[in-house]
Amino acid sequence: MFHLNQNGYITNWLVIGPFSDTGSQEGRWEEDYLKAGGGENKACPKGGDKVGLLNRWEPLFGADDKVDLLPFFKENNIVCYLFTYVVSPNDREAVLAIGSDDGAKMWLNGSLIYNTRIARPAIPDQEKVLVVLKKGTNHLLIKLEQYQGAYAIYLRFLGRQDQSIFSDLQIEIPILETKGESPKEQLDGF
Ligand SMILES: [Ca+2]
Repeated sequence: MFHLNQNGYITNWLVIGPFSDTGSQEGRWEEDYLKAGGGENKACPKGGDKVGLLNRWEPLFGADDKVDLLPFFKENNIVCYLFTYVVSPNDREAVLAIGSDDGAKMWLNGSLIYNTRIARPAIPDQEKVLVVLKKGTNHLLIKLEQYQGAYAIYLRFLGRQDQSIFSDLQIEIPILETKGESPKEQLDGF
């Protein structure tokens, strides 16, 4: 289990990508690249899980408020996915505060809660969405698009009224256990 950072940001994620256009009519924004693993609205990955032949969920443990994807994905015109398990001690309303470069789709517990395709720099709390966190484990999936340049996201939950930071939420990043391979060896190169 991990805590949110001192400013309330989620800095621990599972990441998979990059995915680029496959020639489908919908393009990368509409394409469900996770369908081999059950689909975007049913994602519940562990670190090391494979989706298709080439892609694998990898942990990303960031140190800053901003989660910078550029060290991992240099390509232009792609999407990647970020996933985290948010553990709440009770049912509560919360404001999901988003800063994203570039646009993003987000699913909370399988429901699409945010869908904004846009080219922009990421600024903390640049958009806010009212959501409901349930008691126990909540699934948060983000599909983050990259046109070019910087590639990053800020994500935190705030109180509905006073913009307070929740200190009692926790983050869980399960890692697939494999025989004969240590997690470190598995995750080398990321
Ligand atoms: Ca960008």
